[in-house]
Amino acid sequence: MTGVFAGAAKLISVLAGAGRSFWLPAQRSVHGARVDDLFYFIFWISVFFFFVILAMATFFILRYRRRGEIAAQDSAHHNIGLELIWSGIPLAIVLVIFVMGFRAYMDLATPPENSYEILATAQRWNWSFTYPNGYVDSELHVPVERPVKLTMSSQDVIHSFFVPELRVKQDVVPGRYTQAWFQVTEPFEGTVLCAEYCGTSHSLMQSRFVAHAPGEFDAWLEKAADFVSRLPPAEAGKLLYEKRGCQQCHSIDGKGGIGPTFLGSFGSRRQFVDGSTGTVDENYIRESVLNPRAKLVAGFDPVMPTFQGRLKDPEVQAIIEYIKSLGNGG
Ligand code: HEC
Ligand SMILES: [Cu+2]
Repeated sequence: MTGVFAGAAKLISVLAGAGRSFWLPAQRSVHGARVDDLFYFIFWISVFFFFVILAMATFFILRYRRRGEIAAQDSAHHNIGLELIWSGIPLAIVLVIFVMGFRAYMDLATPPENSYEILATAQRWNWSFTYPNGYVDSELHVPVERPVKLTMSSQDVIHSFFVPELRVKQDVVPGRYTQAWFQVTEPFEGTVLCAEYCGTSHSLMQSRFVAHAPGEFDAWLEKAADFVSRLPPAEAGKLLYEKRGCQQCHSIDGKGGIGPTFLGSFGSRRQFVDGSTGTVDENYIRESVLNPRAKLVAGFDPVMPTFQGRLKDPEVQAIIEYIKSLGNGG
């Protein structure tokens, strides 16, 4: 029974041009077809009943419009046959929708055993993805034709991971892990979006999504992961500044932010909340990154997360060189 309906939905969705269509973006994952079939099933049923109801309303308006004085007439109290039909048909339709939806949901909710695992962290207002070798990037790169499982958490508020082409949308919640999985069918570049539209800048949380051709993903990961040893320190530091979330709070153009600007900060004097003062030098930057609470700059809130264990020594070194390259305020 549901097979027939799914088949009909499939036929309709093909006619409507599933994959990329007027309604939906291109389909690039193995469960895309299931999600789209359900969408088109509900969509075409709605279109069908829209016209049925419109036609019947028009018919009744014309047929039973008031024409002169008519005496009130007896009308039927009820009609068992009719009542069974108008209860039975909707019941059958919603049961089909339930079965299709439940099967698609179970599929989306159970990542295969052999999935490639990536950790995703959302925070206001960016994404970061941690790959199995420890490399962290703000872009999501995945291999094609292999199930990928995301284990996601949030540093602050509720976010929602969404890649339209994958037909995957999953809330990312503070204080707990949520999962999403997908298997990309062909290489493409898309965008990771945050579909949580209840704060000021969720809609700006966009990251590049890249699905690599077979064999190319491992090469990409290896190359991306050792940029610190490949690039001059100041350039590597700039990448770390962008990829590791520093840019959310620290500007490089002198503008104020949640934290002090890095422009011309090296060598300048600092007043700390405990009344002491100090100079921004290598040791101070290192301490600020690994133990931000040690010296709190006056006028700022103690909101900087520690990068202890999250940034390796050469990476901290690269950041120091980058901050130095932004001018000396001393
Ligand atoms: C959530 C916002 C936030 C993020 C993300 C953040 N910081 Fe900070 N940072 C602050 C704040 C606020 C201060 C000032 C208060 C303090 O001293 O902790 C600060 C202070 C600093 C200082 C001392 C600056 C000075 O001029 O005195 C350095 C250096 C620094 N951060 C480096 C970094 C680096 C490197 C990163 C990324 C790896 C980073 N921060 C990420 C908020 C942040
Ligand atoms: Cu968000």
